[in-house]
Amino acid sequence: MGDMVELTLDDIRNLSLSILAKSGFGPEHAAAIADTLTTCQVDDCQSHGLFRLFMCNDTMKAGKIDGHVTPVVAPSDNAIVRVDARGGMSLLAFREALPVLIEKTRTHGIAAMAINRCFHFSALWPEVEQLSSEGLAAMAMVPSHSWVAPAGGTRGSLGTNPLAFSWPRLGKDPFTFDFATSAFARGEIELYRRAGKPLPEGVAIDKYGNPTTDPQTAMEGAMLTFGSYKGSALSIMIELLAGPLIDDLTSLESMEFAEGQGGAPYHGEVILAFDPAQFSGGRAAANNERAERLFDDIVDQGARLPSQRRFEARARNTTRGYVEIAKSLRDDLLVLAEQP
Ligand code: NDP
Ligand code: PYC
Repeated sequence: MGDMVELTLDDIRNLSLSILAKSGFGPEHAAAIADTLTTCQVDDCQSHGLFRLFMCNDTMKAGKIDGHVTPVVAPSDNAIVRVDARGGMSLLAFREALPVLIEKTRTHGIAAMAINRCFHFSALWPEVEQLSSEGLAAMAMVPSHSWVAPAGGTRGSLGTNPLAFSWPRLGKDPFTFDFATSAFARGEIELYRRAGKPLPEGVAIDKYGNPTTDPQTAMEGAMLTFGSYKGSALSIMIELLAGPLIDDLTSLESMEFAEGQGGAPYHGEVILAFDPAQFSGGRAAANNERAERLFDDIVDQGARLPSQRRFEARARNTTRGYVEIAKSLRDDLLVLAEQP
């Protein structure tokens, strides 16, 4: 690992706010973005923490995003919360619609949020964990840009399409996973390129369809899904549920919309929430114990639950009051903060 520097939690938030303001985001969007970046960085989520300020800045420079727009939550009397981000970043739309999603989930037992017309750069676990902290189970998914070849294909059709899930656990960190359906997230490949490191085998192909471990060649060619045809099918499902189902763009269409300008993809997002109190037929406590028995059986044999590394980072960084990031990243962010 290269040289590391320490940043306090206030440093992370203030640096984010000042870069976002310089980039052209209004205070409400900047606050929603800075909160998510701080949450991610506290958990040592490097690919979608402070590093993503470059993507936010690039998105503004590409000229299509509105950094000041107010999202609109549509009134509804069913279990679907539709929120129109109106060409802004997704995070403020999610923040505005979250209380409605929670209320509808408690009313109907199951509810969904569909965010439309948003630019999207962020990790999904902070969103599903805001629902599990309310005692609800939740899933979230988004398309991105068509960088990823389907299994057996040779060119990008699918996005990196993350899928996140969180299950509430009484008095414990939730069971959460959140991963791209590509073998590597795009952000991870960018970090390998920055570090000058080769990728593992099986992550990408060049533009002629040959395997490559060079991050730049991979970014010019196509990324691969995880788990061959299984990851590929999951990725297609995400395209459908967070695209045509909710009247929004696929990753192919998002790529076309960008016209090669760079920045965050533009599309929709779906978040599903489930209330165990209603699904369990009055036996939520007993069923919770059965879930805990399953977790114990997994951990007892030496396997780890997803997100444990992140929760350990959170506990460590919160206790000591600072995080460590690469010095080269901090230096590049300070240059961004000084932009005219
Ligand atoms: P990773 O491969 O880094 O990790 C995925 C998950 O698997 C985490 O919950 C992780 O837990 C868990 N995990 C890792 N190793 C193990 C293990 N040995 N045993 C059990 N669990 C394990 O994720 P990705 O790089 O694919 O994605 C990173 C982030 O990028 C995600 O948050 C995702 O939302 C985001 N992303 C966003 C996109 C967008 O368009 N907005 C597109 C693609 C990705 P832990 O963290 O504890 O290691
Ligand atoms: O890491 O694949 C990724 C990604 C795409 C959009 C935001 N993050």
